[in-house]
Amino acid sequence: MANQPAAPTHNPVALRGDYSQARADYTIEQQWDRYTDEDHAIWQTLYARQIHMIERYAAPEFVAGTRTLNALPDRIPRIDDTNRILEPLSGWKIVAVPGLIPEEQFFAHLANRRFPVTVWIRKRCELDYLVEPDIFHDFFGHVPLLTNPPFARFMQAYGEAGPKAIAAGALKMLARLYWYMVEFGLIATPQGLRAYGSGILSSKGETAYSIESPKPHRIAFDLERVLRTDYLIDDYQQTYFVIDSFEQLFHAGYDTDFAPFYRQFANTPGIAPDVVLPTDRLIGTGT
Ligand code: HBI
Ligand code: FE
Repeated sequence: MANQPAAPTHNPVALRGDYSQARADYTIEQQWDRYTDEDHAIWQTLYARQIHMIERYAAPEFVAGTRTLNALPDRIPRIDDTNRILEPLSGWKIVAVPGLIPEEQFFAHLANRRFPVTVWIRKRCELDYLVEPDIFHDFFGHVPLLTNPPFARFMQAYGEAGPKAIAAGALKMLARLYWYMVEFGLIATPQGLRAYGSGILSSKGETAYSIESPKPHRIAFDLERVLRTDYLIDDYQQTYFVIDSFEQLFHAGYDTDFAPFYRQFANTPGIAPDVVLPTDRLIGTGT
């Protein structure tokens, strides 16, 4: 920004992995004017194909949140514009970050109702797959449900749980809750199974797969089971956990003391991602 030498205008800020301008809390300026036409065109492609998928496959609360945010189909959203909608609604805001940030700062943002959104956008050759979050994943996938009070309260509780998990040597267990319930969660609705996880709903292929494929296991949500289950980061999930309602998730995250789970399981091997236990309640696709 002001203390930075002027950059050529064709040079996107959104340099992947540029943490040099980050503040102590890892936030940066979005510098929206520096997105290129190609960046906006990639947003438009991703948005166009995914908006149809969510109408069919996403939880109604997610679809409603997407409408509320009012993102433009053909332009990368401006973080400040979104906050004018989001903050009065739920007390949450989004803040710009250069990419993945250390756990401590990530938890602190969530505990204070700030969701970190990565500013850069993927390249056209990466439309279908990216290991790290970009603005399409973070914005399209995560921000809609921050308009939903029980889900937003769960996210805050997750942030508050972070320092305790670190102190208990159980970060891995807490991260599984985020993975399975925030990134890859499914929800049972009267209309059938729907997706709400951001990793699912920002991926065209996994959206239909998570709901319709006979391959993955779909297991009714159980907090202990999720905290104990390992996950895959580089393929479609072999197991999804299914909540009945966002209130159920909120109560699991907010009313439950995780300490006994940490004491019992922090030093035991995880349950493999493809395993079904006799105690699991399996959910059919129901479509
Ligand atoms: N940083 N920007 C960003 N986004 C994440 O989802 C994220 C992160 N840092 C840490 C992290 N996630 C996880 O390791 C925690 O949920 C445990
Ligand atoms: Fe994510």
